[in-house]
Amino acid sequence: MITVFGEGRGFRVVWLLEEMGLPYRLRPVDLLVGVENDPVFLAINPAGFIPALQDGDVTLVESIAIMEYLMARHGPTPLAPEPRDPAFAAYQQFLHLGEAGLAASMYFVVVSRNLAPEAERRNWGARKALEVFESRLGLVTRQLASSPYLAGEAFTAADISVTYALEFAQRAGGYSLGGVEQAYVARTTGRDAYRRAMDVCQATKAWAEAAKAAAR
Ligand SMILES: N[C@@H](CCC(=O)N[C@@H](CS)C(=O)NCC(=O)O)C(=O)O
Repeated sequence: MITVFGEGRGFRVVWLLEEMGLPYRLRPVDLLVGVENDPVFLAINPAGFIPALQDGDVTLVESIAIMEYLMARHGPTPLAPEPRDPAFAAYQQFLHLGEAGLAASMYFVVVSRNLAPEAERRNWGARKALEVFESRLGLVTRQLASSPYLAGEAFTAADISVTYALEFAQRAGGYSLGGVEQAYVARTTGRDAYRRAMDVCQATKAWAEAAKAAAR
């Protein structure tokens, strides 16, 4: 049985599993309560961050690596174009840009604003992280000018990666997306598998609803 530990970026993994129709269970991890109180999870990921995956005797972390693992081990799936497919290069680029360029940058903007001591909130690192987020977002916008999805005409795991990052920026960072990105997010989140993932990820669902209410 596949077990996903933790929501947060674990939402990407749950969404992918729903798209692939694979059986799994979600094991919640509450970072706010503190992972030091969760020895079972710490045995899975001693570094204490989420998500982590357990699949039989395989354990791994990093949401994009987990997605690549699942598609390779339990595929093939059209969510991962083959290397000889013309869509492959764009797929690879945006699959990784969704985390390395977008979500990771926005994460440091969000934690600086919300968790840093008052005097350290407006720091150079957080401003630089926002600049990095915006420059990478520019590549997403350019790509969406010529195709409905990031790898071309078909939805792929790159769209799961980037959609998560864009929703994170909106919900946690209060970031206003442009019209092109908003239409894109409406397209990707309109999928049945996204809705099913939301129903499984109750903490994400509550967070999304709270962010929507706060934005009104
Ligand atoms: N690059 C990692 C980022 C993981 C990450 O930063 N997760 C956050 C929550 S979504 C977390 O656990 N933060 C607490 C920490 O890093 O100690 C991934 O994509 O899985």
